Amino acid sequence: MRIAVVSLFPQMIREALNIGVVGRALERGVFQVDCFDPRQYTDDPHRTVDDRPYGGGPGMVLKVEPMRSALRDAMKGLPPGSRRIYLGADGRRFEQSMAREACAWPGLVLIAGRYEGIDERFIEQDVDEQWSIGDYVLSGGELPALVIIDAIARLMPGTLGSAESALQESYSDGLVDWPHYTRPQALDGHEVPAVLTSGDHAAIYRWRLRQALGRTWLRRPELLEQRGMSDEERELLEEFKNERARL
Ligand code: 9D3
Repeated sequence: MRIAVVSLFPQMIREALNIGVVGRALERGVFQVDCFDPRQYTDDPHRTVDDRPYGGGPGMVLKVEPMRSALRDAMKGLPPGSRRIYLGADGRRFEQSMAREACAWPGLVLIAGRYEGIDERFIEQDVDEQWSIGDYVLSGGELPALVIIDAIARLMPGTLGSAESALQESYSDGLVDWPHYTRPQALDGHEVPAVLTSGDHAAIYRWRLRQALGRTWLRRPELLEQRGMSDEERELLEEFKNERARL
């Protein structure tokens, strides 16, 4: 898959992508990311990308022409059928299902805004969709672009090792995680749950699923509603509730 990013801060994108699991996947050619800086598509001496808002008020607005030129160049390097996503605070809230869908697209352009945003005519005429990563105010679309690239890259075959990939689609899908422990077995009187050192793999499986169900019920009840439960899972959740009532 090919991803293009239109951004006034391409170095922010490039440097962040060199790290960790995603950096390794890029090195090995699992996918590609190219950055397009609208400032490189200006022709005036000041390389102007923004201007004052019509109607007055504070802040600056990104001009259409440099954004449009950068986007056109970005699309040239992508296969037909690639989608153009503008990152804006009032867009559709990005979630895992959108990462899974985007993973199957031939290409993707992520367009990051800065300042108060971009001239509305660009959003109307030049992009397919607008996405946000959540209800908090950031300074621009670069961090959202990185969040989205990270989420999509993890789903591409070849990004994760086989052990991590196997974990992705498991019985705990749609639940929050169970608690994790590593050595030492005792830490100032706080011991690792005995079942985890018992060697009884069926008991460990049941304990983890019980914890994941219980924590989802406590912390993210709406996830349990959406997902539903099998009869075995209902039983495990009851065990979790009973155990908790006894504490
Ligand atoms: C304080 C400014 N806001 C007035 C109501 C509007 C506003 C303009 C520009 C809010 C944020 C931004 C910059 N944010 C993004 O470009 C952005 C974003 C975000 O802020 N939160 C979550 N997702 C995204 S995607 C792009």
